[in-house]
Amino acid sequence: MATSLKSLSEYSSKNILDISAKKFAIVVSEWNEEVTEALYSGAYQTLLQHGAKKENIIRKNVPGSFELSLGAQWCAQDEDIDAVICLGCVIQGETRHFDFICDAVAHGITNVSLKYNKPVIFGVLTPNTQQQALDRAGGKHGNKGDEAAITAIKMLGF
Ligand code: DLZ
Repeated sequence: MATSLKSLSEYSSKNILDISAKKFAIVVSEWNEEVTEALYSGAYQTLLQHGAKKENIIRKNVPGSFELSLGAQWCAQDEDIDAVICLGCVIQGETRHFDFICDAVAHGITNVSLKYNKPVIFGVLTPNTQQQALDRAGGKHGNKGDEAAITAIKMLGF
């Protein structure tokens, strides 16, 4: 049976990639800050729990999710960075920009990942409401920041 991303923390230690020397950048959108701070907390703690060193995790803020792609590019072009995790939240009910921002950031992050040949993870929530966002940022549906970090680790072990 396929292992879900959420269950990586249940892997025995022999199956977990040693990430103690891996360097991560986490790019965080300041828009919908309550949500993105919770996503950041989840991603950061998950990296630490899986063996990353605090000094190997850098954080960069950008104003909104639209800016995540450029923030990711600035991080990815640093040869020392092994993986970039992008965290944002675009709430559909609150913005007519929704489709533009979501399309732009999805394409932008993909392009950065392919250009720099390293994992650049799409940790952007696109819910209909603030409550749905909170449910996925440490609430009843878990924390997508955790899953973004786990995705980065799994891609490093590809
Ligand atoms: C402008 C805007 C709006 C209306 N809504 C959101 C949002 O829900 N989530 C988000 O991350 N950013 C939003 N932004 C800001 C844009 O991402 C971007 O920062 C601005 O358009 C400036 O380029």
